[in-house]
Amino acid sequence: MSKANIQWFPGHMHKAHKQIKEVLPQVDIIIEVVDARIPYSSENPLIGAIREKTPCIKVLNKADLADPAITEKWIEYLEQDQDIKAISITTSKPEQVHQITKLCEQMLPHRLGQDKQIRAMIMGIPNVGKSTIINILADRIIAKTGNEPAVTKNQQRIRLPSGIMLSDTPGFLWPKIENANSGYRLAVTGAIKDTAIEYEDIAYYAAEYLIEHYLPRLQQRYEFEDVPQSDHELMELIAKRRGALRAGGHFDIYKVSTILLNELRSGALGPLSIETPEMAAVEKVEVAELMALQAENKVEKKKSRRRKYNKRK
Ligand SMILES: Nc1nc2c(ncn2[C@@H]2O[C@H](COP(=O)(O)OP(=O)(O)O)[C@@H](O)[C@H]2O)c(=O)[nH]1
Ligand SMILES: [Mg+2]
Repeated sequence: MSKANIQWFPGHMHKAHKQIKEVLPQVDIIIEVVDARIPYSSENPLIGAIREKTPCIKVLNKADLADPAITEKWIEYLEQDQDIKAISITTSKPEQVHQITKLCEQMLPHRLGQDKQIRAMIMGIPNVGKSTIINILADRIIAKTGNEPAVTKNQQRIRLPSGIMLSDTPGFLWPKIENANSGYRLAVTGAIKDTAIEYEDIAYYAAEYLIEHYLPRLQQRYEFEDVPQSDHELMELIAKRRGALRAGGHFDIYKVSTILLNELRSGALGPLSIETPEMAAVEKVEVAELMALQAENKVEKKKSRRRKYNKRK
């Protein structure tokens, strides 16, 4: 999505758009926490178009679960934007988290010095690790981690030991993504739970991706002799290995889905990434086209309404 040609947002994006516009003048830098396994699908779909020159640090968190080689590619890709710095971290290594502070200072030298202050805003989808990061940066427990309700209204502002004023906006609306693939990938990582996508469909999406990108890992984990040719074959092979076969050659799809998704999410299949910069580049164009088409349809509808109205007069 190019920054210039976004003039139209689907209805559900309007409120989020307005909110972002409102808070932007109050911040010097955005710390956007994304999931290192899906940096595109877990990003805020509006912020890139709205932030203009506001610097942004993309924090690829949970890097311990992601494929290091792909994470490196992501960092390079994201940093093609002049105002973006990207780092991959895992919160189990606090020194990596503290790199965020260093980056803020490097990116905003004019905000350093007496009676000056860096105002940073942290944002990210639920469960991506914001609270864990805040607690490390603050050097004390201020934010609840783990299962917190998705919508808490009040904005928190914390003065970090480094002097940075960090605001956290838990009530920040996160616009829905227009990209179906992103929905699947968010579901695969467990980022969205109450999803419209069937559980088994999520597992099949994962199976297809793993066969294409991580076949040796699958082989190592499930020790099959025959290479699965399809997502369904993979599921069947896992069923065989894990005793989920039923009489008549059928298998318990729900059970196998649970096995595959749990093992993927827990890192049992090794660190892996579920999207690449190449995939994102293609999908961004598709999404932009889709949105342009929707915008056109909207204009058409308006015109036809006006025609009807004029006829009646
Ligand atoms: N594997 C892994 N898990 C993490 C990491 N950072 C946070 N988590 C876990 O992710 C979950 C959500 O973290 P939390 O900080 O509450 O996310 P928030 O909803 O964005 O505030 C918790 O169970 C954390 O322990 C990380 O770097 N790696
Ligand atoms: Mg939190």
